[in-house]
Amino acid sequence: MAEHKRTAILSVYDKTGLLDLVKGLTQNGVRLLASGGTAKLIRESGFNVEDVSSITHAPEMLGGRVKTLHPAVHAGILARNLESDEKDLAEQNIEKVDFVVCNLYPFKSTISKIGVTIDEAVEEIDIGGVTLLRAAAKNHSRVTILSDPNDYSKFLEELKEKGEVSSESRNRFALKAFEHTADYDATISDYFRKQYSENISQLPLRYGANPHQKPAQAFVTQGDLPFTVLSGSPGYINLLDALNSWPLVKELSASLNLPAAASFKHVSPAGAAVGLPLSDVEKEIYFVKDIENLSPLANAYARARGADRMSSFGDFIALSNIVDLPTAQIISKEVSDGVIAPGYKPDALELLKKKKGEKQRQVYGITLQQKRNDAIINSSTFKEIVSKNKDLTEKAIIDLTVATIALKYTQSNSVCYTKNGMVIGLGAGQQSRIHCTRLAGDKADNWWFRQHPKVLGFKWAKGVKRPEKSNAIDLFVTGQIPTTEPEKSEYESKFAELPEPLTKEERDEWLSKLTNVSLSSDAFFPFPDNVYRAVRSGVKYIAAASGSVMDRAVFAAADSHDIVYVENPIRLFHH
Ligand code: 93A
Repeated sequence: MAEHKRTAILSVYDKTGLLDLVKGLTQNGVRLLASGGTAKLIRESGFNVEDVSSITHAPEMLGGRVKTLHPAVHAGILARNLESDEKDLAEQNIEKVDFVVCNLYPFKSTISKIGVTIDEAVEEIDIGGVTLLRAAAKNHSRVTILSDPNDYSKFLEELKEKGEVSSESRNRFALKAFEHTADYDATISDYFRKQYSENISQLPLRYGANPHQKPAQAFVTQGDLPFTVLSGSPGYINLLDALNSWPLVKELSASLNLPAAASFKHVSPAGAAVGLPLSDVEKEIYFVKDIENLSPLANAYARARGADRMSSFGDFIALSNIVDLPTAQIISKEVSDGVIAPGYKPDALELLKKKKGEKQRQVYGITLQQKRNDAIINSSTFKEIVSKNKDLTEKAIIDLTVATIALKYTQSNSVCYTKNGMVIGLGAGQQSRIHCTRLAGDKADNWWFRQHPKVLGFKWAKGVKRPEKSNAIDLFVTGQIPTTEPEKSEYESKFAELPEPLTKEERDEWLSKLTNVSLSSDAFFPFPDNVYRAVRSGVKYIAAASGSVMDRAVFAAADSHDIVYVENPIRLFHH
């Protein structure tokens, strides 16, 4: 057999840089074989090239659907330097191929054209090119695969200098070819998912986090979407809220064996709670006095929504149980974006449908991957008590569970205060932990001041709406009663009788009655100041990870206030 002359197969849709490459290959004595259009361009430019059909002895056919799909091509690419492979080739008179240059039909740009038909898209699905890429990439221990015109010059340099292509380069080129075909296939399945599986495994979204972020969609690559849209059309942030809040309520209800609810805003809970019964005062401050037969689920949502009414305006709601009428009645009175729940009683669904006028994660194209945070939070999480006071009550365990599970689904840093099985203050997404502790503490204080007799005794003007009441109460309890016009008159117009502001003494006295609050932190406290701030909002029980150089000082601060301090073995950052 004559000595093997190195051979390249060229089949490129994008012909950028092709002629320079051909020139270099020719100068290095490489035999060139090419598919129809590629061969034509090379030949017309005055270089020697053979048609692929000269080795396949079969014409290109089916209008170009079959060009390079032939054993003469693929055995030549896939053959190893093994005696048995050499023998097979010799028997069939097939020559080894050393270099493959290929890029694919422009499926992506074709489908992005307006009005393109499925038939037109189908014709742009490359078969032979993908096979060339895959075969050459598979056999990269011997074969060089060039799939990107940007690599031609580097390749030629190496070929000229060393007379061959290094294994490092072949490895890199092979990886690129694998990425190329994977991306190509992903584009094809994405296209057909949109054509054939809308609302089954794919859900189109109006836009992403902002209206200018289009297109946007939700999809799964295996099976069907794990939820059904019963009414309306969720947005991107709604879905992020739904997918974060749903596991929160499932875990909460599984850990405590009670119905659970969460009220989400911007992918963090504004409130989360289990369905413990409500006192009369609580019914009043959560605006649910008028709802009859409050069920445990309704209690859970009343608490979740009532924790921080200002933040919960326009919330996304998650409910652990089938939605009943009283729960739907609360929701129907509030401004909310949507609900995720395992099901709906017919009367509840009917009511919610009437609500009108409401409407692998990738960042910058980089895929981040991590194992799911499947840490289980339940009573056994709170075993390691490091404080002198070891009296962790049953109620405190419920509250610490609620606080810690809420943190698991809150953007970090996060600190959560709970009482009565509900979040009463949550600080999310602050870069400094003490800022979280203060923010959450201030929210817990506001929750408590909303129960002050002066607030309960408000005489509202006629026709004041729920959000207006929430806002006026918030201004009052936070000590921000407006003093300048026109805000002052606006505020005053909400009342039939203007309430006197709380004095410093009244505030101090009322705050001193807030006791037995639980607090959880998604990571350790770096300084004792967090404990001192927590104490001012009635915190008696703390769960936090340890590991700070200041641990001892932090535990000592807790001891100085007779706090029960539990070391949480797991850190719970979430983004
Ligand atoms: O329709 S194909 O899937 N059938 C083939 O056998 C085949 N072989 C190469 N398309 C095929 N190709 C593709 O043709 C290459 O991936 C390349 O994009 C294009 C180059 O065609 P031409 O050389 O005729 O311009």
